[in-house]
Amino acid sequence: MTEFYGPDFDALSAQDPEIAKLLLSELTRLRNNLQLIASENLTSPAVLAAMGSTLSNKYAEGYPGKRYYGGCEEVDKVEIIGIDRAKELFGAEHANLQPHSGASANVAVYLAFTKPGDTVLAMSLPHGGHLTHGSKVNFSGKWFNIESYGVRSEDELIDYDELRETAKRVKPKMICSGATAYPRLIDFKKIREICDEVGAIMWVDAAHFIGLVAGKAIPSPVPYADVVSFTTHKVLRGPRGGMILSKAEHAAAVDKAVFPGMQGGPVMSAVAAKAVALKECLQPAYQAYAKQVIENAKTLASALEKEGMRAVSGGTDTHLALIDVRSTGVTGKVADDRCGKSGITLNKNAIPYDPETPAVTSGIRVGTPAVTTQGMKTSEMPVIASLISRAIRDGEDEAKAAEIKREVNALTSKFPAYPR
Ligand code: DSN
Repeated sequence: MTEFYGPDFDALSAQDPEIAKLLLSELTRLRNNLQLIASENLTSPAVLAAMGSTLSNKYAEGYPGKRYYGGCEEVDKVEIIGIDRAKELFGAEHANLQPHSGASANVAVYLAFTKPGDTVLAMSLPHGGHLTHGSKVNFSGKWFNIESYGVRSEDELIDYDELRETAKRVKPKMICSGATAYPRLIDFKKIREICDEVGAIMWVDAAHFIGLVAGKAIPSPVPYADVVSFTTHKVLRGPRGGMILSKAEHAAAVDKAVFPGMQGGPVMSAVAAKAVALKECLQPAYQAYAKQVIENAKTLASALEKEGMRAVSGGTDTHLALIDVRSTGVTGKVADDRCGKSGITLNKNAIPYDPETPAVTSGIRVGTPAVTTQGMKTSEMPVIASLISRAIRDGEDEAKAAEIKREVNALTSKFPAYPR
């Protein structure tokens, strides 16, 4: 019976060699390249096993004890364990593990707390926000009146005075904090005060940094926020998916918004995998990991500055750094392409007040969750910074890109992803 839960790769290879071959190629890509995308990580074999389990078969619309289908006895237990672990880990009054993704979780937040046409104040996308925080091409920008705040040009930090003034002027129903490319800590106490001043719901989209909160490496938004949404697959190192925490008074609204408001059946294998990841986060080793992620990111940002590239806001307090590559004479897009050819996976990213378009950009975003999972420490970060710098400056030359790739492989082979 238990063999069902191991990776039955032989059976997959026999049945579908085309896909099996691609799964192996992807594993090779993960093992050979440097994974520096700030929103990615290498989740554990235990989490992968739960993801690939027979719980994927089960329809379980509703919540434990209140389902619309029979046969939910076992998945009920799984979901209750996951909810309890989330509440314990984050000190939260309520947890919902069912959102399929971070964007789904955010749809549920809008549904629980606002009506179409309401005003929502959120960080602007060019300054590090997210599509679901009001982009014109997203449901949020189409259905809500989105007002934005950003960072100051002088120091590239959130301008809380501007945020307060804008909040007083536009009187938002909800204020969203959280970003995809803001390297600094957010002052949640201050944002709570602003929300109270204007009577707004405080929503924190903690997708990027919740794993650092779980590891007690940075302050938590949970004591301050009405609602906290996030993905489970970034620093948190869980399965691809979403989650919502809230105050008890909002529990019913949040649960109704997720189901039946926005989703049908939850993916119970993903709920089980979230529970497994939450148990991992409760271990002391995870706290050490989260602190190391930040140390590595700080060291990487400063090493990239020594290589002649400016770190936006002068550095980082978190798992990511935003790097202005204009000193190298290339755009973010070119830097991203050249790094890719050299075996370094990262992404181009707009920097605040970027003169380039979002498809080109002047920056790159680098993150340390995956390389830290592989066991790299601060001593490896200057090596990575030098490889990035050489890739950006010399990577147009194929021979040089190939040499950098060989050096990347030499480094990653010492810290293999999913060691055999
Ligand atoms: N796509 C994610 C990121 O890379 O930051 C945000 O959802």
